[in-house]
Amino acid sequence: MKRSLVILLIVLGCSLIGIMMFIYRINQGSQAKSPEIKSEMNQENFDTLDEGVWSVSSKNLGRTRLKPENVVVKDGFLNIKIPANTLAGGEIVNQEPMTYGSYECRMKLPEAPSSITGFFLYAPPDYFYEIDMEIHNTNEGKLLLTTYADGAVQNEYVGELGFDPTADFHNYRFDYSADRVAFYVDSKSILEWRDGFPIGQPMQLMVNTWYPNWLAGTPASEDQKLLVDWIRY
Ligand SMILES: [Ca+2]
Repeated sequence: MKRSLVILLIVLGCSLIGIMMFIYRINQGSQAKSPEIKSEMNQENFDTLDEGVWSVSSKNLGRTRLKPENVVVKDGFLNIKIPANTLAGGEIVNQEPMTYGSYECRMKLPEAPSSITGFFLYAPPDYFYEIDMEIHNTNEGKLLLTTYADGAVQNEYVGELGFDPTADFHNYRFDYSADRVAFYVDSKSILEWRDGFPIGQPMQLMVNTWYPNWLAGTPASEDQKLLVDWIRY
């Protein structure tokens, strides 16, 4: 009788330990799934174009053929060229999927009216996962901010930078968390949105310069280039 009681206690004890380990594992798994803002920032200075980090796009976008030959790194700057009398452009895509964090890009825009430069997070399909800063490639300083989720534009802002983005370098930044998306130019707050953006969806950080269908599609008569000094993410 005593012996069977001891065996029963051992079996019960082992079962209890097993259940506790199972609960612990489930708990660890759910913690790993919830994205958090990264505490460490990366900075890409474009001393080289590290193709383990950035891929160069070769595809059509709007009126543009994005061509790898238009994307080079030179003297510490990423150059994305818009060749004269063409509607060609270029794009780089960070290969690591990202969620919440702060994203900033120091750049000087090409002067090619009816083209734009984008600095954004994106995941397919279109209109589901995107947080977007776009600037017209003109001296007017037109800024477009957009977020997409659930298959549609959720937030949209059209505003003025108050300077000529083709004349000099400026810093373009957005901060993204589960609670808000906030946009900054040269550390000055532009606006923030509290909803209407992707939640917890890994996206890819991209920079491009291109001719969208919603502008006239008039090519520049001289070679133009987007210069990116650095990207922090
Ligand atoms: Ca640089």
